[in-house]
Amino acid sequence: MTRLTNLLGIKYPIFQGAMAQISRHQLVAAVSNAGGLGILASGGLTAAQVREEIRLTKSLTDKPFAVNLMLMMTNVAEIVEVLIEEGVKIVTTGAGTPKPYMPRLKEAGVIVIPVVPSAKLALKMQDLGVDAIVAEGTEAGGHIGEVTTMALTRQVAKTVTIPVICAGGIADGHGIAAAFALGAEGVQLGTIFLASEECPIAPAYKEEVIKADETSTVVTGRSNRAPVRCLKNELTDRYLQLEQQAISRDELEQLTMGALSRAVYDGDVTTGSLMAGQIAGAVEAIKPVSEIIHTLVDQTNHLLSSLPNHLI
Ligand code: TUI
Repeated sequence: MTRLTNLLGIKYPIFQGAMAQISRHQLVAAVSNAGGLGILASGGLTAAQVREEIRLTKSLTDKPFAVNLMLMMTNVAEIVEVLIEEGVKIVTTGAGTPKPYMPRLKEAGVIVIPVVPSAKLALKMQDLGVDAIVAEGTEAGGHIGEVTTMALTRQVAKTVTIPVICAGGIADGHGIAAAFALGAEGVQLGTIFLASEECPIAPAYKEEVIKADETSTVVTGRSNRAPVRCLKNELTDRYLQLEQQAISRDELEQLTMGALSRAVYDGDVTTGSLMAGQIAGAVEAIKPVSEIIHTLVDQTNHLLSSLPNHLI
């Protein structure tokens, strides 16, 4: 038992990263039932849909789970009220500061864990009174920062005293052991769960993750300071071309409108937005969530006990 597993009441310090429109009740409950922390993504959902997802998750698991607040959404305040009404105990946040919602969440006894892309923001969040921090490196899929997981995790762990969870570029026990060596007390993985049986995305999206190698992702949106990592396809090629031409933000938004839904629901791997991390190249097969989690735990334990215990 570590202070993180103790705080959250989970067996393994393994979080399933919230993936917008993807991390729904089926995936979340499967991760929590296997001893990790399943995290519902509220990004792109109405408050009523979030309530429904929370209720469905509760019908499938009696284990702890979390809800992620995507802070760029306009309905965050409404979703916060739903979380509190439904008795959600753990919240992660992304893409902004949870500051405006801290008094309300803390008054309700909610554990708050922001995702940050820098040590500076990690310290700012600790000063706000959050309970732990996810340090997410630029290797991750979706909306990202600029610092690599290796450099970020170490510096966040040196900067804050609350538990650090390392994210970005992890899909096996080797990555988990590395995260712990850097000072993390937990890990958050997203891409590997895209290739799980319980992940409710179109089969064609899963196949693209399986087919990917370590060079298959690209970052779009750097020109308008909204970098997003996705698997390369016609959409990312076109987007990057337009970015070179200093096209307006509106025109770029036109191109990505509905692109995530096209990938997730329609399996449109050509013009859909296939968010995934650089570690997609190491994901080789679609497996049940329980097998993924138990393999991660066994591999990490084996590695940690067989690593050389001296440099020379
Ligand atoms: O949030 C994420 N990853 C995401 S959100 C998302 S939904 C989306 N869909 C379409 C286009 C764009 C997004 C997909 N992936 N990761 C966590 C994360 N948070 N990464 C970076 C940050 C972050 C950035 C700025 C956290 C805090 C922050 O600023 C805080 C402040 O004080 O302003």
